[in-house]
Amino acid sequence: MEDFSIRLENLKKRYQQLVQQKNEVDGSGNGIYTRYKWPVLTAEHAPLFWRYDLNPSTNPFLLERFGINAVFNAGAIKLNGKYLVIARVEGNDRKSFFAVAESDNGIDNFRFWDKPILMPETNEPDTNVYDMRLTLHEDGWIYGVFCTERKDKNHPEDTSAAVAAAGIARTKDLVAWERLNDLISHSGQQRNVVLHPEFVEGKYAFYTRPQDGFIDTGSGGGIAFGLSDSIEKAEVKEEKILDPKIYHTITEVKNGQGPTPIKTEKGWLHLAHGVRNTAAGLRYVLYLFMTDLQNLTKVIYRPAGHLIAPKGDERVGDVSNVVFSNGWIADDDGKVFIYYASSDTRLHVATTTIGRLMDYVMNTQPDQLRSVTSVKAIYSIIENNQKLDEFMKITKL
Ligand code: M1P
Repeated sequence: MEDFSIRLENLKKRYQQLVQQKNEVDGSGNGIYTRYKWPVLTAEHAPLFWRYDLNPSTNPFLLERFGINAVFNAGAIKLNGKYLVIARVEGNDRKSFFAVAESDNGIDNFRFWDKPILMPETNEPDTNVYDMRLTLHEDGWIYGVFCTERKDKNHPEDTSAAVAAAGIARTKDLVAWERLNDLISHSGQQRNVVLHPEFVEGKYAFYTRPQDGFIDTGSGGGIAFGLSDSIEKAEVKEEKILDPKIYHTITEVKNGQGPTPIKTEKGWLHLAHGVRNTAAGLRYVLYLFMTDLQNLTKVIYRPAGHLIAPKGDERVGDVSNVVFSNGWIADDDGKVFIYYASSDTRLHVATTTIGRLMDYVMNTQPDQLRSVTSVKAIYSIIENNQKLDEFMKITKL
């Protein structure tokens, strides 16, 4: 019994230290955004009372009864002055589920609400749910659009064969959820589906990612856009690719819309992930682009390369060399909190402003698709700098 109480005290002490830890700026910024030293959520942030039976008579050794493997890809929203994320929490049993964590400042001291979300199901039960995008829609609801994964019944012999679709649920408070029908599309499977926050031509608008298979996008792929008459029975009959995958770029293998886009005076800011192949496996990075305010399928700015790539410890995890984002928050004062996960293991924050992101998206060279054009882009920066007094000083460093 003494073991039990000593172990419990130690567990509580370690947990308290973790959730009370202040975050610190990582000083190596590029001016576009600020990274932080500590992840904002990890598996260890899952409350002790989710993981342990705290009754000494039924758990005399104080063994962990439900292990949490990872906490990552989180949707995000600000409600009642609190920064809220809905994380993908993955148990040791590999099943993911959603849980809300809140912070007063968006960069540290995130704490999970007492219970994870028990998401209602459709007539076809979900095997696994993950990667929720939150959209505060102009119809007044907060929508969560997420991936629902089920066994592919056409291939009973293949234990890895699965089908991905977009699940849709809505809420006013992130506590009570109403599950709606899954999105129907006619282009194969779907992951990385996001609801646009405004009506378009009086309809609900979705960013989609048509894909031939569960992992491979195949001949499909690219971030697409489609309209649905209804949200209760959402159906996108036509999907128009607005941001395609392109050879020898960060989106060569596939890409996907990140969080709900943010409206600015010049256009809609989009954060997305791009995937390329390497000898070491797939590499996921985050990139930014902007679409036209009137024509939502027209990309008006698309800087070359990545905005955020895995760095340092972020490179290693259950699925290494991955950064992924499905949540960001724009404050009224222009501050932006980008919640990104690293290597399917933990959740981080990067902070920036709408002004910085707009400057980056509008003034960074687009990808000209060849080495020589990249060198010419550097030449144009050098030639402008040569006109400045600073050039002479900096060349002598
Ligand atoms: O493992 C990396 C990511 O893979 C998937 O993203 P995509 O469909 O673009 O390949 C998702 O399962 C995502 O959760 C995961 O982080």
